[in-house]
Amino acid sequence: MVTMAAEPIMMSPICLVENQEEQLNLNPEALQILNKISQPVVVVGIVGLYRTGKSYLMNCLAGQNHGFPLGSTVRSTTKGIWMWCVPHPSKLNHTLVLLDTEGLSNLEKEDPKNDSWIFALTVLLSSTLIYNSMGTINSQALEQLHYMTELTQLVRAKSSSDYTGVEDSAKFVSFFPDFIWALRDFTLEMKINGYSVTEDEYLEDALKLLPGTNPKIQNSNMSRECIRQFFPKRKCFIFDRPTNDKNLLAHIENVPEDQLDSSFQEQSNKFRTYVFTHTKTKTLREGIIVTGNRLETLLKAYVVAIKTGEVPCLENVVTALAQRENSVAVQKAADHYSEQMAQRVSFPTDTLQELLDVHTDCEREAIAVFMEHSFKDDKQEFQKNLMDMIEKKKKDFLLQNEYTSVKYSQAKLQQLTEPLMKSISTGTFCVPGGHSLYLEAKNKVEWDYNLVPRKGVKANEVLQHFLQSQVAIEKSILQGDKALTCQEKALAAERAKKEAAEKEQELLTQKHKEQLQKMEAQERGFRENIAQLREKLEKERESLQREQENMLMHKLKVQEELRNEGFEKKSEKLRREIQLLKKEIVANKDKYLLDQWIIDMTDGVFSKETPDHTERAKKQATEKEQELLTQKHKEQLQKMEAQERGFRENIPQMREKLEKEIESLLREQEKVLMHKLKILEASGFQRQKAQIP
Ligand SMILES: Nc1nc2c(ncn2[C@@H]2O[C@H](COP(=O)(O)OP(=O)(O)OP(=O)(O)O)[C@@H](O)[C@H]2O)c(=O)[nH]1
Ligand SMILES: [Mg+2]
Repeated sequence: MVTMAAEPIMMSPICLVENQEEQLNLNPEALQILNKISQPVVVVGIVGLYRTGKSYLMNCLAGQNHGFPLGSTVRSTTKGIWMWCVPHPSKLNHTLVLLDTEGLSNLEKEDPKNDSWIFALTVLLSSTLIYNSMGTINSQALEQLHYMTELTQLVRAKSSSDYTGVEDSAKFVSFFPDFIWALRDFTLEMKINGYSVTEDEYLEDALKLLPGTNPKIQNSNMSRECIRQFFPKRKCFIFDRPTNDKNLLAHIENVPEDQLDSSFQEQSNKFRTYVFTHTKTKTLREGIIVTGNRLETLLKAYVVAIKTGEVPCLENVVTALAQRENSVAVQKAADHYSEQMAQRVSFPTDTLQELLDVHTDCEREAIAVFMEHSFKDDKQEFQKNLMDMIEKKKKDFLLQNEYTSVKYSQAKLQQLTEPLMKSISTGTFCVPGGHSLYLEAKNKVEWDYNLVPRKGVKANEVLQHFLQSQVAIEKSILQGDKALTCQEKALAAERAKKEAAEKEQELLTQKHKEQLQKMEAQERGFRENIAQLREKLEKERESLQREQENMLMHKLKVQEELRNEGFEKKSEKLRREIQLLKKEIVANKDKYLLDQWIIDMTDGVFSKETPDHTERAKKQATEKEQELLTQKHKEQLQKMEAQERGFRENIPQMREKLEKEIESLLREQEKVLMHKLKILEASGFQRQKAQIP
């Protein structure tokens, strides 16, 4: 389902995060714009030293000369974070969000803390982060990136309840952007030890750790390490000076592109093409796609945390986002159900089954709507809410169906019985042979009534009600009929009684059948829920597994590189992270199996219960003791309902218990593992140690 909501069009950028008087403030106007964007966003953010042509480069990406304001003096022009949302030039139905930031390390600034926050926010919001610097990659440019090393102190990946003291960079990576280093006014030849290299090879070479204990080297090494760990996907672009004419350079925003140096034109074209084709849609962990609207929520949550002096926690922000969106998803799905039911059903339906069939279709669609719009409903709380809401709505529709059926049937019956009633009140049947005249008239009413189409589920009940009201009348007509002998009267009375009992029975059978149909519909709904849940879980698991495996590969690669570069100790440190990750992969597999197992069990109970139940119910339906059956049936229904309730309530408890068990099992395994490692370490098997899974 593609909703083509009109996305807001921005003619020029707007300040998103204001950095004024040591305060970070969100611009409500900019938030409004984000709020209205329902398309997925591709976010490109730029950071770097002040006055290095960042805003100019961002304008290039927007395909415009004017946009983010440039400055020709040394004072920093861009304050805080500026935003420009434009239709993505190549990705259909995606919005490209450009984030321009004020230059880092502005000497005029007294509060460098905000620099770190601007940096951190840009990292968290972007799907590609451009780090912009002048000249070559030198130690100054690397030291400038100390903001990178502060990130892990500024934000936390896991919620404080699972915080173990060791923050695993893997947790951050799933929230972090791809990395591009843009080198401006690059004048050197691309050569290492006399060999020509590509820009990317140049970057990778510059990111190799340098030996030495000099604090300056140590500092730049820290930046190098952070970039390598946090940004598995890295790219480098070099740019010549756009023009050598100083006057033109000072007012470059007024220079048409074709008057710039041809090499700069070529380089910026290559850069633009790469950014547009390779920048991914912003996602959070497990492939949660970020829309403009979600980006607003995320940004607000981060800034609220920053302002209250808390450490923003990525996981909590996702949970808050899920909470908000899942309640919207429940409402959306429930609304879909109501709308579709009202649209597709014309009351009263001929049979109950007709209504239930439409219900089943609408319910299936509603669950799909919910699945599409919800995420991280780990304990299926929201899904359960939805089911309760649909159940309630269904009951209302059933009542409405009965009510319209009663009204319609009564109106029709009243029309048809009018002549009969008149004859009764004027004494037409108080003559010899009156009884058979009466029967004829009454049968005609019944006959004509049965011919009226689409009276609905209550047609029989209404008729039955009428027939019962006729019992006393018929009796008195029969008794007063002088044309009949006593014996004939007794026989007629007997027959009337029998007929009435048969009709009663028929009605009960119908009711019983309907009850069965209702139960079957409920079970269908339950199964539909399970089927769609299973599918969604499977998808979630796949994307989580893919993410974790990528992470593992990345870490193993970094570890290998560090070892090759001779940094054994650092490589060893990574080993613990790798082990944690491996354990997590196993735990996730277990959790998935547990989920599947719970689903299978719940499913199994129904599969086992139903055929048996139906069989028994059918057999009993043919028995004469209708009353007893109804009683039994009612009890069984109650039992099943209780069982289902119990199951639904049991799922979260069961999960909790099993999760605890798995946790302690893992702890146990970890202890054993640690112990083994110690033994190995003691015996000095360094190489083997690294291979223990
Ligand atoms: N040498 C050189 N100058 C440039 C380049 N791009 C832009 N400029 C000039 O540098 C000045 C600053 O450019 P901006 O794009 O405003 O730089 P900025 O990094 O956004 O600056 P702040 O927002 O203040 O941090 C402008 O006068 C530009 O004309 C470039 O690639 N090389
Ligand atoms: Mg700027």
